[in-house]
Amino acid sequence: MAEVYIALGSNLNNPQRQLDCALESLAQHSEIELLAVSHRYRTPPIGPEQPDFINAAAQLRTALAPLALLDALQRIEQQQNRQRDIHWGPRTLDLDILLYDNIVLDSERLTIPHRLMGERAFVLVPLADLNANLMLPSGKTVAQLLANCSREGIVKADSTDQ
Ligand code: A4P
Ligand code: MG
Repeated sequence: MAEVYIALGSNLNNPQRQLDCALESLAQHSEIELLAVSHRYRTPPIGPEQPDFINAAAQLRTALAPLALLDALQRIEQQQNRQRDIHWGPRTLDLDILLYDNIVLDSERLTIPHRLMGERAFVLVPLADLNANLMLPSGKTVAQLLANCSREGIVKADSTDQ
């Protein structure tokens, strides 16, 4: 069984509901155990002009190998992307594998740890809710990485706060 951390993000078609729906699918997946979910945050978009995101992180336990887990996550993205009405628009749901045990992997379909996680506050802030002392394969902890990031514009936005 592997311990895995994933990032969830959405900025289209009721992002809070997109996250509810994704977490429900993860919880119901027969080969995934959903162990913990972070707070949700409203975060300014990194990249092209687009709406703010709702971001969160989750801790999973699974016997799925990394690529099989990616398949499972992409199937959940697909289910929710089907409701997407804007072609080429911002995404309804992004599920990224951040960490998978302590493995380091760099293949065409999958890079673990996630390439940019060490410098993105919208990933590190929710991850720190789950475990700020979590150590990446690089030897740095989430808290250490977060100390070098700007949290500007990131505000807690749990669905019950709305
Ligand atoms: N892939 C490689 N490694 C991984 C991994 N560890 N987890 C590959 C998941 N997928 C991984 O991803 C493209 C391909 O990356 C996948 O087919 C998989 O084989 P995608 O989600 O289909 O496309 P994308 O969104 O263009 O790529 P990516 O890398 O997820 O985009 P980013 O860079 O994460 O950008 N601003 C805020 N505030 N919050 C956000 O959540 N997200 C993005 C998305 C931009 N700005 C944002 C946010
Ligand atoms: Mg992605």
